[in-house]
Amino acid sequence: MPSFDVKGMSCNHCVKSVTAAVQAIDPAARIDVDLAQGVVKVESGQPAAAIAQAIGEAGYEATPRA
Ligand SMILES: [Cu+2]
Repeated sequence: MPSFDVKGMSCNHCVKSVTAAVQAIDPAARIDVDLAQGVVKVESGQPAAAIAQAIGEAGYEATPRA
């Protein structure tokens, strides 16, 4: 599933914020956050660019991983 490098996550609050941001554009999305690695995996019908933008709007810089 697509994954993103996400900068700025430091605690569980950040995990919840990122999760909520993705679920705001796709309530059915499955999200797995690796806080230590700064990697977020998202299983969603939404395109990666839309997911990265949603996370970005929540205040965390997200870059799709190749
Ligand atoms: Cu935090």
